[in-house]
Amino acid sequence: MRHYTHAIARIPGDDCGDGLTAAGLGPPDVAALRRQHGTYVEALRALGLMVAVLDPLPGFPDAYFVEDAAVFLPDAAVITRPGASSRLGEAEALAPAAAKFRPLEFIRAPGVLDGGDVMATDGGWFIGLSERTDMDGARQLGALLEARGIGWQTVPVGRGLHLKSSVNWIGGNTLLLTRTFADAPQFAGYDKVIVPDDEALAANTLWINDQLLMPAGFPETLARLRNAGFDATELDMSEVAKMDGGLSCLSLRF
Ligand code: CIR
Repeated sequence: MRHYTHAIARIPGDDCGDGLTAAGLGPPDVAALRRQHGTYVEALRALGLMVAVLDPLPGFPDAYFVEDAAVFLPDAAVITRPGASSRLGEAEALAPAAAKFRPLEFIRAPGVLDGGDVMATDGGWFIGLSERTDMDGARQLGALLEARGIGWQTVPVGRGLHLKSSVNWIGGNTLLLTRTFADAPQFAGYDKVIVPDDEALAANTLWINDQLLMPAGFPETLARLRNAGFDATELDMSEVAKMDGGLSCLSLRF
């Protein structure tokens, strides 16, 4: 049974509005984005996690999306090679913080892999093949998983930035996912809660020790979750969403 005790997050820098985005939602209000980030960190703490909050990383405007720079395994932290060249240096910068908790492994060139493409469930792990994660990166992580007896599969991410932009494990045998992924053969054995097309951002809902954190403003998704027996705490992610980020991206949980 998965249980998290710790998290790592990083404060968004003054340059966070210069990060990569395809959202088309306009520039973020930097002060509001930082407030949303602070509320998020407090929500993790309220759920009992010890959160290490790192300083901003000047020159890396996307560095507060720490999820992409590492993947935590039960007994190791894998420092990734992010698929966007502007983000490559984030991984090395995260290594000292990760090393405080786990021995390090590394995704090596030329493979690329973003943590946002890695979804752990109690029944196995899924690695999205996306603009940011290639087969080489996936195989390298897969080998580390296999060495630990953890099964894994790849999932093509045709649409959306990362796998977890569209599919997230919400506990037990259940996935919360967009319609595009509902019939993916990889997810055939799972129960599913489908996010309505006009609430796609709500798919990035975060499971923490049987509690769910979801982005605010998606009432139909919340209703469907409740119908399926789940409850969720809503957090305002409006400014983070402008930078193509969501709840999972803002922390590493382990
Ligand atoms: C990027 O495009 O890389 C960032 N602006 C957003 C990263 C979001 N990360 C995630 O979903 N794991």
